[in-house]
Amino acid sequence: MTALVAGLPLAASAQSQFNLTQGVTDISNRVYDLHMTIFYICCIIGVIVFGAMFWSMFRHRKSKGRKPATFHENVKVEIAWTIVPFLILVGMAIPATSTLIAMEDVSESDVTVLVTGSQWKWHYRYFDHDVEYFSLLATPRDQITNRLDKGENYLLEVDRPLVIPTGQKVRFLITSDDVIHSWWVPAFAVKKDANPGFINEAWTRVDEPGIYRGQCAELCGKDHGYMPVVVIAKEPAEYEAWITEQETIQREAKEEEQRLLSMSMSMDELMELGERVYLGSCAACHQANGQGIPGVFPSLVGTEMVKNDIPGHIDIVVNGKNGTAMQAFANQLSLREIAAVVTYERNAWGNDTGDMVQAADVNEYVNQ
Ligand SMILES: [Cu+2]
Repeated sequence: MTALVAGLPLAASAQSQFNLTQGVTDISNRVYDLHMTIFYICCIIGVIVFGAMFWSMFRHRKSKGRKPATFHENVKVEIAWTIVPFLILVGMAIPATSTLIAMEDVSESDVTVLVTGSQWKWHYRYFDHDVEYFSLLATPRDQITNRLDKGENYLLEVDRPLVIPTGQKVRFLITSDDVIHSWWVPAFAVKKDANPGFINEAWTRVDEPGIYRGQCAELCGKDHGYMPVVVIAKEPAEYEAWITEQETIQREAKEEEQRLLSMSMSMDELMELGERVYLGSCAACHQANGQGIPGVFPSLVGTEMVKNDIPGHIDIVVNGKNGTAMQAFANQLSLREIAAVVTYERNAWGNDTGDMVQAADVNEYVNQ
């Protein structure tokens, strides 16, 4: 008996792990309540239907000498089993529809963020501010390849999370640059497909400051599991300070970029920065050793382009290649980063061309 009582809280907490989470927004709570209401209705129907079935099978079993009745078609029963399910369905549709309508109502939002998925990262752009950035997986490669122990937020951590204010209605415009992705934050009950060529809308209002994590929820290719979503909800004053700071940082970075155009980096600087950029942006496809994956992602070791074609090399990194998985990196990397990564690819893994590419060289290929 004692063991049974002691086991009860355990059972209760274990059960909650299997249930939908309640989330942190009004909508997510409504979704949860709806889920529970309909779950209970299903349970009651299950008990009544299976109860009646098993009870009559047992009660009218052959061994007791029961004879089957011979009547068929009973108007009253037929009407009852049409009307009762109809009423149950209407009863379920009313709260479900009102919740769905509330989820779709993106009017009167305070903040708008354009969310763009691409293989395999998210990009955020704030509509009312000059702030935009990519959000990339931050879990170290060594954890993925089991060379390091996995961290607490394994595959659910990014370098630059989305930041939103608490207590304000945030509208998300969701789209994609390549294949279909899906932007999903369970705690907000927001899950919307990111389709290329379309813009889907969703919204949330978070009351509690905190860090909320989600994932891409539409199988989008090889690294689908490596494009998590992290959202930080901050108090409005903190959010305002953050966004102003970001605006300044991004404006200064652009000015700095122009200033640096006239400056050359040394081979060591190019190679060091280039390796970092390569591992962050290129290695997912072309692999850390530059060999690519035969038949899927081309090798960068000893190829004609890498050995002899500097313009072609810069161009493909800056502008991508239509119809392939090779993205245009002009908006994702700075001129210096592109110069460094091209230099790195031309000199790593035994390519050893000795070529150095500078930011000014790359600038000619941007905005062509
Ligand atoms: Cu995806």
